[in-house]
Amino acid sequence: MAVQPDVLTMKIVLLGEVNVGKTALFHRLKTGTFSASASSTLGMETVEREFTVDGEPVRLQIWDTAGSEKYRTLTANYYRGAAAVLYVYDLSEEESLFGLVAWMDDARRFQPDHMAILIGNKCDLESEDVVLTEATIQSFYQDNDFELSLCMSAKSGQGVDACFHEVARALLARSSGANATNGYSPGVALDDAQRRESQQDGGCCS
Ligand SMILES: Nc1nc2c(ncn2[C@@H]2O[C@H](COP(=O)(O)OP(=O)(O)OP(=O)(O)O)[C@@H](O)[C@H]2O)c(=O)[nH]1
Ligand SMILES: [Mg+2]
Repeated sequence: MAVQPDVLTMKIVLLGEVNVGKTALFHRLKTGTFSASASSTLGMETVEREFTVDGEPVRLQIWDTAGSEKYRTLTANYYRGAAAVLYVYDLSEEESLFGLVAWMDDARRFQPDHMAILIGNKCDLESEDVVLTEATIQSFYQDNDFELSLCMSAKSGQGVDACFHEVARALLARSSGANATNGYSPGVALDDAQRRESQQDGGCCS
């Protein structure tokens, strides 16, 4: 199918520790289904999905990456040109949230102006298996300069499309803001009011 040149296309990178569900999320976006296969990702794969925000199409080019350090040989390529990074953690693994600090250091070094989005996966789990509290997530979100915090389940599909729609909306808002000022300003951040609003909209699924 011919590529429409006028559709705004944004690169989105999925990052996070091993087993948080990046590939399951990627697979959900690509096929609309969940595959329980647990093999670790070895390289990179991309999928494109188009979303419509207030009548305007936005194409997200989503990159899956490996959580395991030993497969991360092309580090800079992961981040180059990324408009947003989705920092994925597992709601049932506390360390998967705190482990994101190292990923942020990496991504901010190679692509300093990306939009940082915090994604809690596996919200389908029973509440006794969910170890991360809203308070812990909220404080991590505030301490690390994220622009959105959302939760979803790659397994059930809950929150997945809504999340990417929200990401497309935030990127489009940033891009329109940049165009309205000096034509290009990838570092424009959501202001505090927008931040609070986005976060309230995107609270963890429960
Ligand atoms: N309950 C539940 N399990 C999930 C979900 N998403 C992924 N899993 C399971 O979590 C495990 C890891 O999923 P992957 O998608 O392979 O994790 P990953 O982040 O890609 O891991 P690496 O490629 O090694 O970095 C698998 O056993 C999945 O079936 C989810 O939303 N809910
Ligand atoms: Mg994977």
